[in-house]
Amino acid sequence: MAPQVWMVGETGEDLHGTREFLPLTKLEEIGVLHWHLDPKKSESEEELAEIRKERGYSYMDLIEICPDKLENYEEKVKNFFREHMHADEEIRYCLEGSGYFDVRDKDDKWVRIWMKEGDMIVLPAGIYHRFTLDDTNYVKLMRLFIGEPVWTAYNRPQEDHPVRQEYVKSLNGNTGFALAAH
Ligand code: KMT
Repeated sequence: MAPQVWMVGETGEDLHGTREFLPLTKLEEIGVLHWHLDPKKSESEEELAEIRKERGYSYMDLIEICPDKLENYEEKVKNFFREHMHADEEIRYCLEGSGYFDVRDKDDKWVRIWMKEGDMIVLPAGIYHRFTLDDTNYVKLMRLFIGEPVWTAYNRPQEDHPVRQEYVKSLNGNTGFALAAH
């Protein structure tokens, strides 16, 4: 199953009290890549190995987000939900549990990506996004990175950031990012 995607409001609320699921082209048009892998195979997953090799994701670690497992939980989840961008891709593979990644679409509206076991996404550098847990209150994510990881979050606004400018430029000329993912 691919992740479910729908629009939400500024506080993450469903619009008009309902979830109207959108085609995954909604993600593709803003440069978000997605795959669905077999979470039982975890790190030995062949497709994962291929993606890592192809995209140069040499670094890997695991993060569990829930009050007992994450140090400074309250502060971290607050920061995760604050709209921000990174100077590099954000690559996340959901191994257990679930959670919401929200990304801004071309009209600056929030698109919610419901990540569940087996879902993997790549958020392009410079995209505004945020993360929050869902009602299950638990997620175990694999984080991948090219080389030494940098987790620096730049809170919005970042319109002068060269990586943001590059991303916006890519959106304007974009008729669909080249997609290796499915
Ligand atoms: C981030 O930038 O790391 C996030 O948005 C949090 C989700 S993954 C730990």
